[in-house]
Amino acid sequence: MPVDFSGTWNLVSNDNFEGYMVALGIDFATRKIAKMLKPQKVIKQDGDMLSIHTTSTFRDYMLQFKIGEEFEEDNKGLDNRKCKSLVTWDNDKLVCVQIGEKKNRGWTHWLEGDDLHLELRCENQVCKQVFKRA
Ligand code: YOG
Repeated sequence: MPVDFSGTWNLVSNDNFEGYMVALGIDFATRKIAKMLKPQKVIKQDGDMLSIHTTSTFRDYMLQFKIGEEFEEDNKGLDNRKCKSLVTWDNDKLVCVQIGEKKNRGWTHWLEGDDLHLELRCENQVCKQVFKRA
């Protein structure tokens, strides 16, 4: 049985989000706002289908995909760069590779105890986020 990420999750820590945003080319004023946010994730996992809705008081981002199937991602409201994304399992971790203008872009989700972990990667920057169930 694969891991089930379904649930509502609140951000509790956010290491090097600044570095990740700089690597994505997010401007200073937007970074100032973004780093104050405490986003929530609502994840729905139904077999191979996943939706991850990241919400905040500033912007929302909705991602829906099938595991193992490449899709176009527009990153609207984030850096707005299009990429080709593919999410696959690596044991109990969900790994996304985002092919586009930015090298080494992607993310990994996993569960550790009752916590949801997320590593966000872009170029040489790694942001580490931890979420707890709402
Ligand atoms: O999640 O890719 O769960 O999509 C990363 C923000 C901040 C906007 C958020 C809004 C990157 C201004 C999505 C934050 C910085 C800064 C809440 C992370 C870009 C712009 C939406 C992500 C995956 C994995 C699913």
